[in-house]
Amino acid sequence: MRPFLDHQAPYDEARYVIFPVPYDGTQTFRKGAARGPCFILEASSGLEEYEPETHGEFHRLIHTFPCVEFPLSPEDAVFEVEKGVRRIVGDGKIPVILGGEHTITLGAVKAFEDVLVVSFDAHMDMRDEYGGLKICHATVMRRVSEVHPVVLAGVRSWSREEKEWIEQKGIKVYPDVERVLDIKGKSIYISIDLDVFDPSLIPSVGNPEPGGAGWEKMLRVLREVVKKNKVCGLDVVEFTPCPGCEVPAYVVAKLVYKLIGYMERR
Ligand SMILES: [Mn+2]
Repeated sequence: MRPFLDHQAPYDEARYVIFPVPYDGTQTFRKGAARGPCFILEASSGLEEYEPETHGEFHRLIHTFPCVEFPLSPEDAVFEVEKGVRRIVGDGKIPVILGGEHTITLGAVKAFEDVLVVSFDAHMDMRDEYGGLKICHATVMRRVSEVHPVVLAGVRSWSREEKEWIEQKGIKVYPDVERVLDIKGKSIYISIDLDVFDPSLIPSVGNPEPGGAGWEKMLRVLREVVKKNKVCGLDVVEFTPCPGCEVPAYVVAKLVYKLIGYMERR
């Protein structure tokens, strides 16, 4: 039972492509997101192939790219992600990106023409610059918002600069993840920074922030959002394994498998 690894479909037959991006070149607080994708893939060995909620065995629809190293510079890493996602989308498949730090979302969304980016994140990531970098985990949604419209949900930590900027630009930022249930009939790209969850469920993130959503609530929101919109691609980022703490990787693997089930059942 290793739904993302052993039973994967050949690339030509797959509908979903798991694209591991082990990149953490700009992370500042808890480094280690580069090890995230491999831990999630390994933890998927604990999943049942049959997904009871959506009544399906989706492993036959999944192809997983190998976990290769990415360039250290954020510009280069973002470019590599864009290239990979363009290939997947060009072949008519849905990319499911496993991070790696949030910065990689910029590369993924650049591969799409016309999408609304729905980002679940405890942080705004809307700084114009951070530590001298224009492209990094703390500025990523600002850069994304220069390419596509964005909605942020689950946000509970921000700087004064970010707050003023989103108000000036009229960007929708919701502390409660349920507010995205109003979005209907759109082509969307979903980005899930795992720190949107309460850290009691997933402590293994780059910048943990207490007070987030629990498992049932997030699933309810994601199920509805996927049902009401057309998901063109998604990422699950910022998974930063903690030593001796193995449950969160399984939680994330299960989240990814459920999301594929929701997309398939739409
Ligand atoms: Mn975050």
